[in-house]
Amino acid sequence: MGMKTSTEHSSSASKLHVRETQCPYCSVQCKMTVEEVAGPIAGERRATYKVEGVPNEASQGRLCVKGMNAHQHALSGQRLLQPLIRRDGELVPSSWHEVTELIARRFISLQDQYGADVIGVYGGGSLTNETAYLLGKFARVALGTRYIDYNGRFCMSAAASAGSKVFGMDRGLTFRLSDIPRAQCIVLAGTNVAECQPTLLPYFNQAKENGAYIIVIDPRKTATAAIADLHLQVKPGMDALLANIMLKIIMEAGLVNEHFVDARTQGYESLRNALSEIDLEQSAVQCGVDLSMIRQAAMAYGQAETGMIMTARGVEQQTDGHLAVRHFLNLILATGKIGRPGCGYGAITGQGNGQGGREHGQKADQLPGYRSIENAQDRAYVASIWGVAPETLPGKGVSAYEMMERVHEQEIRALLVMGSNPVVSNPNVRLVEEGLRKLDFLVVADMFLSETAKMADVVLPVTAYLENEGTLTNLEGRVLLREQGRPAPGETRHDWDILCSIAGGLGKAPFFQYECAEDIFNELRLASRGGVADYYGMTYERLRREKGIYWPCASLEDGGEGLLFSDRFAHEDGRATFTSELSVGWQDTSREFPLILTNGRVLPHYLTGVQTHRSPTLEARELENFVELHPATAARNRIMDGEWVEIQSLHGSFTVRARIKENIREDTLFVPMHWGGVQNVNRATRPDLDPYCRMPGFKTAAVTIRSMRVVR
Ligand SMILES: Nc1nc2c(c(=O)[nH]1)N[C@H]1C(S)=C(S)[C@@H](COP(=O)(O)OP(=O)(O)OC[C@H]3O[C@@H](n4cnc5c(=O)[nH]c(N)nc54)[C@H](O)[C@@H]3O)O[C@H]1N2
Ligand SMILES: Nc1nc2c(c(=O)[nH]1)N[C@H]1C(S)=C(S)[C@@H](COP(=O)(O)OP(=O)(O)OC[C@H]3O[C@@H](n4cnc5c(=O)[nH]c(N)nc54)[C@H](O)[C@@H]3O)O[C@H]1N2
Ligand code: SF4
Ligand SMILES: [Mo]
Repeated sequence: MGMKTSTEHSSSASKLHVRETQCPYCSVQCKMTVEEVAGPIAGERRATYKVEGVPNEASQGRLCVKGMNAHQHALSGQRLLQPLIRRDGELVPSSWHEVTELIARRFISLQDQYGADVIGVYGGGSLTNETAYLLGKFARVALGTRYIDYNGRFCMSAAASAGSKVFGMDRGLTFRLSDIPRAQCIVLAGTNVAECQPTLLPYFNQAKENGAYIIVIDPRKTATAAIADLHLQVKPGMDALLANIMLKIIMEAGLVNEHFVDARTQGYESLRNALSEIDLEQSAVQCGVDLSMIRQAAMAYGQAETGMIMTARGVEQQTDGHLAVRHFLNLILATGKIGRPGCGYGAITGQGNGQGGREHGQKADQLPGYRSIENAQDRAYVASIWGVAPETLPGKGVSAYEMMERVHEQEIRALLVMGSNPVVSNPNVRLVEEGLRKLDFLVVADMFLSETAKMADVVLPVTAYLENEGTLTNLEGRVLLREQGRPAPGETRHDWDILCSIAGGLGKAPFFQYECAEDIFNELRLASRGGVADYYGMTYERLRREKGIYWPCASLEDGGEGLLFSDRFAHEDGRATFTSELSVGWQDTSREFPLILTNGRVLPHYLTGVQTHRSPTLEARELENFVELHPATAARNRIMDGEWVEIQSLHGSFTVRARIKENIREDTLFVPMHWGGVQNVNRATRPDLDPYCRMPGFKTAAVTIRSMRVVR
């Protein structure tokens, strides 16, 4: 083989060949191979790689542009390869020995001075199940703090809490992806599958070929709306009311499935009474959609033999997100469209391990297996697995953004961030940034120097998806094993290994004895046993052989359940629950702030962009942030296409380039969330949270827009 050319990451002597890995980005978790096909040629630093999809049940061998190029960030020269420590204001290289010792010393002295809860732990939905589980155990056993939460609060909390309340169980999809082509009517509300889970699109196209009627509810004509038979261009924040109008029309048309309602649900009567208050004409005006179109949607869904409703962050990231989802679930229950092929509800999960990340204890009030930290039996069970006394486990903490408020109030004085970039992704980031500056001690574990890592006292370099073995649970609730594809580069370490070292420094080594990720998984199996999200029956060996297993999976013989709720729901009495508490939606624009700012995603970038901005191919597709606005709105505000504009709310402002497009409502602006700094949309989002699940109202803020040309 030719001359040995040395590069940062590869040499011709040891070409990278990853036989199977999983995309580090979205919840589909497409499987793929990554192979170095040509070493770096003279004068060039980089090798050439070939990435191919590997067929599995969910992706069927497809990949989107993000998966195709994910190796670019993992192999990037910008990876952190050494621990960093702040000296005289600068982050400088250090050793694992020094940083681990420093973290333990600082944590212990702060806890001695202020008590156990002075330390907060902030996790993420990209972490493997093993790390997510261990992070929960680390907070409760090594630190004894009640303050732990994670970025899934911003992602899954509305749908998860609604599913738990209504069905007694939260699993993203109640059906198998392969059931989608069997649905005769599909409602996609606030979900842009075409850009956010692109490899799922063929399932919907197949349904369409089979004659399905597809309804998209979105303030914008998205790439997903392009496949719709009917597009309801709803006013942001009004989905709850829209769902209620649909249900009232279905009731009046006699399309309620009385048999299903009697046999399988409770609470229908009071819902019917509550809906009698709704005036259809007036409500449709509030939603900004023609009543005739809503009627068309209601009749199509109501009359179809089979049908599915799916929601994502458009419906859920609202201060009434929990109720908005429950109103869509009311529609499903009233028409009996769940528990049989071609039917059901889907919360389209976001992050790679958005599903598993919420099941094993990163959430403020949860213990592994979806157990509750406030339930005495659950506490006793998990304490017995961990070998500690139940009374030593702390109580429940607060949600992610509320943790930032505690940081700001200096009730939390040290923070460990693992797998998130909160200074970009929280709402109202001005408060978050101020808070993080006040911290006595900030530790960030990341692959890159993210905006949050730049503020840290200690930065811990971690392994990337190609290097870190573990399980992730995809949007269907299917657990997949991601094997290690290459050795850890430089001095990087696995997240779980870092937690074990810090726990050792805190004198808790006996509770954190693991040789490998599989050891942690085997403990997780026991800790989740008998819980709602039961993983007991899964082993690495089974996951390898069967290529993925659905939870719940209670025994080694259990094949896992793809289609949920065929004959009973997960509540003790087996019935699902309607809600009759109606939400009136969000209507807070004013003369000063007349426009509605909503936000979301574009195809090539991922979340705060820490990874995708470091992939040249992805970055080249969108180099900077922008605002999508309607030509009429642009004309009214004297804004020209391509110029820089400032968008301002009560909470702050940011600047982006204007992109004038017909596809959006006149009263709405859309800005992607993938940029930090002055282009960060979260400088203008508001701090208000949903009272049920503490989801921020990301998707609606009252704003004003102005051209940067105008001289003040
Ligand atoms: N390319 C890409 N894919 C991703 C991600 C990414 O960052 N980039 N992130 C992953 C993650 S973590 C998540 S959570 C998912 C998110 O997946 P989605 O929820 O599908 O993504 P968003 O773009 O946030 O929002 C979806 C749609 O909601 C619409 N919307 C805004 N306000 C409202 C409203 O009030 N009502 C309704 N009905 N719709 C509204 C927006 O116009 C947008 O088209 O995507 C995952 N996949
Ligand atoms: N305005 C607005 N804001 C939003 C949203 C929105 O729609 N609009 N969406 C919200 C949603 S749904 C989400 S999910 C959040 C996400 O927002 P964040 O939680 O900030 O997510 P990321 O940008 O993915 O940040 C993850 C960080 O962890 C690092 N990382 C990746 N994998 C690993 C790993 O295995 N271990 C460790 N230690 N680090 C890792 C990455 O390099 C990156 O720096 O943003 C929320 N914020
Ligand atoms: S981003 Fe999602 S759809 Fe695209 S390759 Fe990765 S897992 Fe698959
Ligand atoms: Mo998310």
